[in-house]
Amino acid sequence: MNQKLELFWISGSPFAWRVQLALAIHHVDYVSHLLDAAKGELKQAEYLALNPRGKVPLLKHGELLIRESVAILVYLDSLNPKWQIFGATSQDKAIIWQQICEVENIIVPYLRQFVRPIFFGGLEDKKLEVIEAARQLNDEFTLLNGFLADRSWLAGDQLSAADIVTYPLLKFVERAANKEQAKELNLDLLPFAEKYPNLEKWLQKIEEIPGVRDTYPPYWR
Ligand SMILES: N[C@@H](CCC(=O)N[C@@H](CS)C(=O)NCC(=O)O)C(=O)O
Repeated sequence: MNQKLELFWISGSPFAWRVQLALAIHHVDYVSHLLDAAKGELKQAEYLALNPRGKVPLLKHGELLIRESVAILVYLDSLNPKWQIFGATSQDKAIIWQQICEVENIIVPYLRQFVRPIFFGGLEDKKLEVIEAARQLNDEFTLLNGFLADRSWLAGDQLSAADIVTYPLLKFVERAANKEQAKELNLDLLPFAEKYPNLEKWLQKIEEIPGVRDTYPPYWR
């Protein structure tokens, strides 16, 4: 990696957090471009020239620009053959991608439905959708909790991209569920540690990896 990696991100993006986690876990330096969505920085011409979707994360490596957090992880993994976060064997690759696809196709849409009204307002009008999303997330987390009954990491015995992709989402849901306005809805998601004890242990295991805590969104600290 002769050229510096540059990461464009905003505080509080679980998708950008995935990339920061992978880089921190593997002690890779990068140039950090922290943008401010509230100031419209994602939609300014200068940034749109790099990412026409006006979203983060965006990785710049020399002339190469990559958006989509999972694509960025694939790129970083292939640059660093020692990582192998997408698995070494055919079986490992399949299980890791199975987990990632389920997270992207099932958990992410419910997460958006759940956290947006809690963090950005409009909860009063969206209570039913939020309650339904929480019910679906509870089913998903119960399933993940079950997977972790007989394996250390989500896709097997090694930490993989499946864990990196999933971790920030769980942290976001837990944080949103703990907000006062969410608690009033009596959602079936808390207390996290009691409802999903294996998931809680897994969260803690990730947090014990050196560097991980430094990746917490700045406004959480
Ligand atoms: N599927 C994308 C999702 C990226 C995404 O939704 N990013 C949000 C932040 S969490 C964003 O940039 N939103 C700004 C906007 O839509 O204006 C990925 O995995 O990178």
